[in-house]
Amino acid sequence: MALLSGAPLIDRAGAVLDGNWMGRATKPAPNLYPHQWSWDSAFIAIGNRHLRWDRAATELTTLFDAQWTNGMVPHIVFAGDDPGYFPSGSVWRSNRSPHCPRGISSSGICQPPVHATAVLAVFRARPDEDGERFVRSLIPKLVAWHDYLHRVRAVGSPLIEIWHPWESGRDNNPEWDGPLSAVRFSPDEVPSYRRVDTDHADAGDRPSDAEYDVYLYLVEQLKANRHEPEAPQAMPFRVRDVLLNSILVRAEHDLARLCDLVGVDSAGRRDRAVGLAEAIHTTLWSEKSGLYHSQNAIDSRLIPARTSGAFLPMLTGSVEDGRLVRLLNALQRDFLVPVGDDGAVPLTIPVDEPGFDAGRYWRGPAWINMCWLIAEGLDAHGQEHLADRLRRGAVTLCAELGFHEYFDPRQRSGHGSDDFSWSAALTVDLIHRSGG
Ligand code: 2M8
Repeated sequence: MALLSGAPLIDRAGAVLDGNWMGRATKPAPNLYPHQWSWDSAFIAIGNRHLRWDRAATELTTLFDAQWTNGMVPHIVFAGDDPGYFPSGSVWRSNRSPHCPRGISSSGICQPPVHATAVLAVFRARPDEDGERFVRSLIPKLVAWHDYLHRVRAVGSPLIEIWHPWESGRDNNPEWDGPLSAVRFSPDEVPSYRRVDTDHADAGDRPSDAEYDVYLYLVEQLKANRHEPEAPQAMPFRVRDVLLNSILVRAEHDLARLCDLVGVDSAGRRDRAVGLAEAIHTTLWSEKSGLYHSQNAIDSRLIPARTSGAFLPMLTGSVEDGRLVRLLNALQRDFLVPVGDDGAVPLTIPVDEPGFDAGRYWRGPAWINMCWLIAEGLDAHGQEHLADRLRRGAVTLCAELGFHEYFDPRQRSGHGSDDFSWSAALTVDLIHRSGG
């Protein structure tokens, strides 16, 4: 499948990645996100491996240089105390944790673990001595990262918990509305602050002030617990995120592949992946909706919102046939918007889902990383034709509108930041892999 005539688009994408390069890592966007973000770096490396292999490897190495001693990979590694982003490193005070490496300024939470998948992709672009050296240097860190998630974040279930919506990567997704509405606090429990994101992006594209208040309250709770609560059951927001858990299954398999490639013992990793996949299939499937959902760990209920996260369990490669049929029907009927000739992209939530907002981030628009991830899951179930439709849709949107952070595919408009790194990087990857 040649996606489009790739060369000029790849050049434009390369220029975005070069422009956002900070010397040892790539910022997600020129002004809105002036630091290094964890899962962004994984997606960026997946694309940059085709253009600047050394930078792709350095990107991931830099991220893991900031890994905490308990194994956690922080969701932001701050490049100085830039007043252009809030909350900055001085708000997070991650040095309150004994685990944060000295001399590193980072947040105290994490993001979905796409990293082993990215390391494997980077290796495959250069399967020589350089590639092997890179893989060998990161395997122990990936092991520590996955172990952290199982050891600290699996509380009373094999499924991993998030303690802040930012950890999902889908910050103000309607899935979190219910659990967040149960978080009670008084205004004086949130230190006064000024948002700066709306200086760089349209306020209508960003979360509301009320959402920011609760985000900041949760940061204060984590700080009070020195970022690793002794009693996680007492955390006010605890969700077993369907996307994060599904990505971890794929990442465990990819880590086992990496170990095998360089002759390191991978004992137990595949069993862990299979066990986690089993927990996803047993716990997060709703027979009623015919979709997978995240689970509120506080009351053990599935969160009813229908979101594009529902399709991520396909990354396990083990969705049973009857469920797969229902997922594919829902994807095509409720989520996909046609784009160009035989392309389509998934909305974050269906248009008729409560809370749908066509231009507000994670509450409706289409995202290039979600197209990429869902297409991977479709491939894993032999649905290459539909996977190619999503890939074609993603590339077409970027070719027509530019490398926006997210898109309203029905109005054909770009939203959030311009020159967004993962949109550029994943476009490069999609074109390269299609032979375009
Ligand atoms: C968005 O999240 C950050 C907080 O982490 C923000 O809005 O300030 C999300 O889209 C997240 O998934 C992404 O990693 C980050 C940087 O692109 O921006």
